[in-house]
Amino acid sequence: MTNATTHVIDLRSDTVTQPTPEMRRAMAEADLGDDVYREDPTVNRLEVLAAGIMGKEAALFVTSGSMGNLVSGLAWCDRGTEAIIGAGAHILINEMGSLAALGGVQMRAVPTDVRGLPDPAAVATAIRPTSGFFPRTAMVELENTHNSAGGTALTVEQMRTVADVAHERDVPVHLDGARVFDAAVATGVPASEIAACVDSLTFCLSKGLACPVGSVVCGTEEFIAKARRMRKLVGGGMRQAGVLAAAGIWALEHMVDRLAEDHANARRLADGLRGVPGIKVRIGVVETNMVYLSPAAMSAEAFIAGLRERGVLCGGGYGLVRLVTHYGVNAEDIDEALDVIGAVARAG
Ligand code: TLP
Repeated sequence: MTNATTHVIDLRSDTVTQPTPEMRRAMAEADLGDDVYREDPTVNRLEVLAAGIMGKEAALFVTSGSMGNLVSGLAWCDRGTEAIIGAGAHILINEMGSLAALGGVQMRAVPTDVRGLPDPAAVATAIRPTSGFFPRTAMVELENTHNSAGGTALTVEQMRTVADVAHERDVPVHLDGARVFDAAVATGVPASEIAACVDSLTFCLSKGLACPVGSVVCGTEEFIAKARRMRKLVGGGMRQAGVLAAAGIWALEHMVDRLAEDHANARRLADGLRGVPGIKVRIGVVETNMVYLSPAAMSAEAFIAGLRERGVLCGGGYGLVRLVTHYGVNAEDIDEALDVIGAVARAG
């Protein structure tokens, strides 16, 4: 940052969102109890609400998306089994290999299309026949929206092409739906329709929905009972967690529809970037709240550092730059960011 008074536009992630004033009020006023005893009325209310929205029997409040995916994986997969996951999935790249490290589960990557949908034929081939040699295939995983593919929103039909292959062979499907509401808004279906394709899902409250902490796992009563045990196993049992769950309830009731604004701002950003020389918008089709780009004349690291100096924060890795829109940035901020990006690109 050039100085402390610079207006910072933070496009690193939608995880940087701050709770709204109403959300803070709901948190302060929440009725509380000990959730490990299942006595926190606000957590119980969030879990009933989330299960209802997703059309599932039950739900479980967890600390993070990573924990949601981990306890789901632990609930489906015994040690020595195998999980089939699209190459590029968050669970494979960005979650510390937790399912392998803590669950003894072999994570097997299969190719995907450019939008992050695993190839159904590759999934069919990867599902192991019963044998005295092979690990049992215990889970297939999908991700929607797909982060590393560009925040792409897979349609219900596309998800079904993979889920059907798994279900034909009695393999359950877990969805990493960290941003499933973005997918729902972008594809114009209720989140429950997306959830209906899969046996379990995790969704995050702490991303575009602007909660400070929290994710929710949804599935059958039986699955959630198992996931609850796994949550305790990994130290994720929480006590007066209603303080956090209250934010989640408020977010589910007020923050979902406005995700369309984030998508419009991402499109505004991508459209503006197309006119900037020296910038290649890597993902031409910006479907939700993410824009990936690569600078032509300098490294992504130098580009990110140049933006940071001028008060625009963005994420990066693997030679790419990622910009994410969210509740904390508006169209004016996007235009300001475009000016800064243009200046940094020209300077390079
Ligand atoms: N993603 C974060 C980083 O880890 C990359 C981000 O800024 O996008 N699934 C998906 C698809 C995610 O994008 C993330 C977070 C998670 C799971 C994990 O959620 P948390 O951070 O709550 O553990």
